[in-house]
Amino acid sequence: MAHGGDTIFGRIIRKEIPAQIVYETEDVLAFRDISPVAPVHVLIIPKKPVASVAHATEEDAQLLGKLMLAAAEVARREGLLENGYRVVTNIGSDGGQTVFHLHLHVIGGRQMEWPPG
Ligand code: DGP
Repeated sequence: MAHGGDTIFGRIIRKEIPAQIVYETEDVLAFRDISPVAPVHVLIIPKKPVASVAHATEEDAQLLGKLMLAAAEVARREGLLENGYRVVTNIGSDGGQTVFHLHLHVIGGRQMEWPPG
């Protein structure tokens, strides 16, 4: 199985640079965002280097499901079930994506607004 890829998240997967890891499985890694926008801000990434949801294929269908389930598990562990939380993935320039390794943001611990800015 491929592990990592040529981004900063690939280096975190390979443990070349540190991160505050909160959850890990064979396929998925979750760690705290370096620039949190809320009291809880965790990134969920596949260990396989898929650039974004737009780059995922049918082959990745199960992996995408695992990412969503990992997001729910992390939210549960972080105590977000009672008040709720947000799961978001940014895609491309207009989406605000800055790291081109697919990631879900799990954000919680404060009231969210809609629509996002
Ligand atoms: P996005 O804009 O959706 O591509 O989000 C990328 C997120 O990644 C952003 O919220 C900051 C975070 N980030 C960038 N570099 C690092 C890093 O080296 N470590 C950690 N923990 N987070 C990072």
